[in-house]
Amino acid sequence: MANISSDMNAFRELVKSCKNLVVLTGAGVSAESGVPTFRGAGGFWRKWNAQELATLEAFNENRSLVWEFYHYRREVMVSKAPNPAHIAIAECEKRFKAEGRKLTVITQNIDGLHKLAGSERILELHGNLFKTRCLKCGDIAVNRDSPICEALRNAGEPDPGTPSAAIPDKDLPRCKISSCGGLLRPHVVWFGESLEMAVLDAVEKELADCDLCMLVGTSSVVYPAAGFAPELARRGVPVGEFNMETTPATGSLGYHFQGPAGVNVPKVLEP
Ligand code: BJW
Ligand code: ZN
Repeated sequence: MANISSDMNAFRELVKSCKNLVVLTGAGVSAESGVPTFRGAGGFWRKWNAQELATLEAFNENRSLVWEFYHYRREVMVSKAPNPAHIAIAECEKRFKAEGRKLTVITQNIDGLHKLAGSERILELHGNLFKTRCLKCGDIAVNRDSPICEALRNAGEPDPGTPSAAIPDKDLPRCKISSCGGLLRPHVVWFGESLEMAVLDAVEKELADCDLCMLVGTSSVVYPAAGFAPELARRGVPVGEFNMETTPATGSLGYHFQGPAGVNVPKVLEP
């Protein structure tokens, strides 16, 4: 840890001179918008750790329960807005574009807040809360219906004592292609599932181009995303980590800025 710098002015200078900035984000970038992070105290829904429900096994075992969980998270987002970290990243992308430079967001988040803040170059590694995928015909669709289906209207209550709504498959979200009508699932990447090849290819290109990286609000425990910043650092690309705490990645990175992303990210990105 001895060589880790917290010199914000030095990092600001790197931002001023870089050509291709990659901002890798995780749940912590949305924490100040009031979106619960995955791990830690806020990561529980009813009695389950969010990780226990974000699997295909959980979905196959209890589709109604997993849909309740994702319905709840979709509804939570209705009242959430981008915070100063999302906004500083989006504004920096616009400035860079005007100067012939590039800022790309690679996010593990499914909440859509980077787009809402105005970012355009976004690669979503783990899918999107507002997209569905049909298990019968494979159709991927944007879906912002609230509620996503009638049967979920009053479901999804996070209190630990809430009984499962036990909604039969026929009343869960169904494919809108009328000749299909298959069961839908959230278009997100669960544990043990492969990330989309097209997204991984695009990520690889951005990482190859990248000459400066910011790693914001991720615990750096979930792969393949957890490997991206350490790999850049190994290649000699300066990486700054913005987090409330240290992570397994910290020791391999050049800079660590401890504190809320909503404070420190604007500080290094402001013109
Ligand atoms: C703040 C803050 C503030 C708070 N300001 N900071 C190699 C080694 C070991 C295992 C594997 C491996 N390769 C693959 C695996 C298996 C697995 C994995 O990584 N397991 C590990 C946990 C051990 N990976 C996979 O299965 C991936 N698939 C894959 O690789 O396929 C091929 C394959 C399969 C099987 C074996 C081998 C290869 C898929 C991973 C999909 C992850 N999906 C989820 C759910 C998405 C949908 C949903 O949201 O419901 O993605 S899990 C969850 O974790 C979610 C998140 O995107 C992801 C990362 O979490 P994140 O963003 O880091 O959040 P937190 O909560 O963990 O951390 C928040 C951080 O913010 C903390 O550090 C706070 O301090 C900080 N913070 N407030 C700044 N204000
Ligand atoms: Zn379908």
